[in-house]
Amino acid sequence: MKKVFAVLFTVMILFVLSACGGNNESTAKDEGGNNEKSNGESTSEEKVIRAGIGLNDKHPQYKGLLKFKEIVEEKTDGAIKVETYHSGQLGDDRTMTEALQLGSQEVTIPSTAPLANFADEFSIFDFPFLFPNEEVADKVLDGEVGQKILKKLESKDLVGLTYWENGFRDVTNSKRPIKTVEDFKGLKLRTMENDLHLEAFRELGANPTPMAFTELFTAMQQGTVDGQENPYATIYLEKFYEAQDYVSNTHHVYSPFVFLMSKSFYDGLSAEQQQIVTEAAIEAGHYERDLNREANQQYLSDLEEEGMEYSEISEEEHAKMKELVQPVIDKYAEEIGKELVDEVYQAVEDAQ
Ligand code: KDG
Repeated sequence: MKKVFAVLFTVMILFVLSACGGNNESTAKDEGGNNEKSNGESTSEEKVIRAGIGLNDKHPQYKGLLKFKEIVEEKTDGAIKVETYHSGQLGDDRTMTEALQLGSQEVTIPSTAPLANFADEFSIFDFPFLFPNEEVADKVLDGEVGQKILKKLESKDLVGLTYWENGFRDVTNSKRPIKTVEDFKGLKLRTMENDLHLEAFRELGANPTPMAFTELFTAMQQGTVDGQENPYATIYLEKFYEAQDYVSNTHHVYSPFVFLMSKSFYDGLSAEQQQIVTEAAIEAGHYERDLNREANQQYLSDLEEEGMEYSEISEEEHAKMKELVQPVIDKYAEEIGKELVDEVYQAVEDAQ
């Protein structure tokens, strides 16, 4: 008798679960990408994109996400809704990227450095001093080799739709002005969770520690770390000046963002919807890059207005930095594959 009840209970649970279904569980689709009901009648069930980022709602990255939402909802006539979450509300870069792989979130836009933990080719874009300026970065990232590296994500249950801009990274700290390489000595610097960044700052004499962006502000406030490195926009808009006294134009890495979509969600879209979300990500990305560049120098002035002391790193000191980190670049070039790395450097040369 007990066995009968157990079987009936299991059948009931399975029925309830199948009736609920998931937010975006891919079911049978007609050619229009609409779900097919069991009787074959197609439905244009609304799809929801949960898009999360780590930066706050003041940053151009969030304004770019709102632009993406506007375009997608307009062009799909509301068939796809975009929910936007900022300030790490859905987790840090690693957590959100894993959520895309599991299908419990649809979009996130991390820096390439944390993404390199999922596909190591992305570390190439964190090679110090790879890009001389934003224009060259755009040409390489939007060109053949940049697009080829995005394709590496498909085997990781991720789709890289395009690149956005985080920007040139600069060091801040609460201990002393950084004017020369010697000034890095012993500084407890937070880096993104990326071994190349860690090793590069060790070569410069610092004492680096990897940390998710969501933990950084508290760590600076509590003195767990002395400093960090991010573009001026982030330093200003995240109010790092409340916990940091010194900023230098190290400009040691140009950081791209990667607009990531869950592959299971992307594959569940119709061909037309896939084109819409891809074109929207690209258009919103150009908008985000423009916003980020328009105010970048202004952000540095704003930081000085807020009391931060700015130090200029001379060409000679930049040359010393480049020499010190070269062994790290050589090591990662070997690990990633010299052919692909050489292709990126050739693209940088061709773009100048
Ligand atoms: O939204 C992106 C952020 O989570 C992060 O990638 C920003 O550059 C960043 C950092 O220092 O973690």
